[in-house]
Amino acid sequence: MIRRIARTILPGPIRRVLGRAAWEVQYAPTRANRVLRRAARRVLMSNERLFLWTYKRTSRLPAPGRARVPSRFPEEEDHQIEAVVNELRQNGVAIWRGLFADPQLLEDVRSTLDQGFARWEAIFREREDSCPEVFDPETRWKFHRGTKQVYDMDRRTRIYYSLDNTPPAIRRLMDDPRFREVACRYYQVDAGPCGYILGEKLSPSPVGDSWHVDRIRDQFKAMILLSDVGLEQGPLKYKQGTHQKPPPKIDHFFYQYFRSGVEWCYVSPPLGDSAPGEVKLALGRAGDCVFFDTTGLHSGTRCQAGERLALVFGFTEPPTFRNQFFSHMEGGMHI
Ligand SMILES: O=C(O)CCC(=O)C(=O)O
Repeated sequence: MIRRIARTILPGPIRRVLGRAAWEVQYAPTRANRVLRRAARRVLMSNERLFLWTYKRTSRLPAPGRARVPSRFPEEEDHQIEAVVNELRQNGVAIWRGLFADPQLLEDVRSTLDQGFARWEAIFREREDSCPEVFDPETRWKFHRGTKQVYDMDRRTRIYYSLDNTPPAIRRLMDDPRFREVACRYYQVDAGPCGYILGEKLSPSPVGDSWHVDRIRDQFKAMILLSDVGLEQGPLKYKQGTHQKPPPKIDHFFYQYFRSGVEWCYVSPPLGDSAPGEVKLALGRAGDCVFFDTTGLHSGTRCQAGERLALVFGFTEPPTFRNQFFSHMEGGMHI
């Protein structure tokens, strides 16, 4: 439908410029093409329908039937990976139960996080309320709180571990080939290196988060639960089926964020609530791994009791067609 509208309203030359720009961006990103790209960016910024048509067309997830790749895994694991990938394609979120259920490994990771959280406490005890984040030159980790006012609302204790000084227990999880494989098969490209590692503790808080997508470009996260998560421990919630091609009305926010040059995207909460799709709550046991495509609507929920411990690995720059195309279109109206 949108394609037909775009065909009707867009003169042929503009369609050809956009098609050419898409091709150049993918296959010949030379300096000479900059002018062409800028022109394409302007056109996309000035026409919401065309932006949405292009955005949805740059989603290139293959249908499950076409997704088979040669396996390096034992048969049973291979089936498990395929099942997770198929569910991800369909819903944007999938849980691999017991992926890291080894009690000793879990204990090692938890005690690593606890040491980090103790350091977090010591650091922020001496900081101004307005200080959101501290880089520790000794570990090269970033200790994140948000301002004290924000922390008092969301009660998220966060450590971003550096990729070149990752504690060994966390490294063992990160180097497990299975969850990288999920990301690679999902996008049918080498998903690239893990972009960040977040250790996070949720404690009981007055509010939760609200519906958002992390960025309008492709990105993939794997959240490993390190504690049992029930309804009261603030599970992640995800609107199934909203990934890759945003539903009507929600897509308007994508356009606005593209225009403004901001990538992350919070949508109006009532619109998020009424968007089509079932809500999946990422409830589970320690050792379960929640995979999600961050172009789909998701949100943290309020931790009401106990705590939720998790490690999140972000594949921030998978070289998908969409990312290649839009990485040359950033900046919004300010450029
Ligand atoms: O921690 C959660 O449950 C939500 C996480 C989230 O919103 C995100 O990773 O973007």
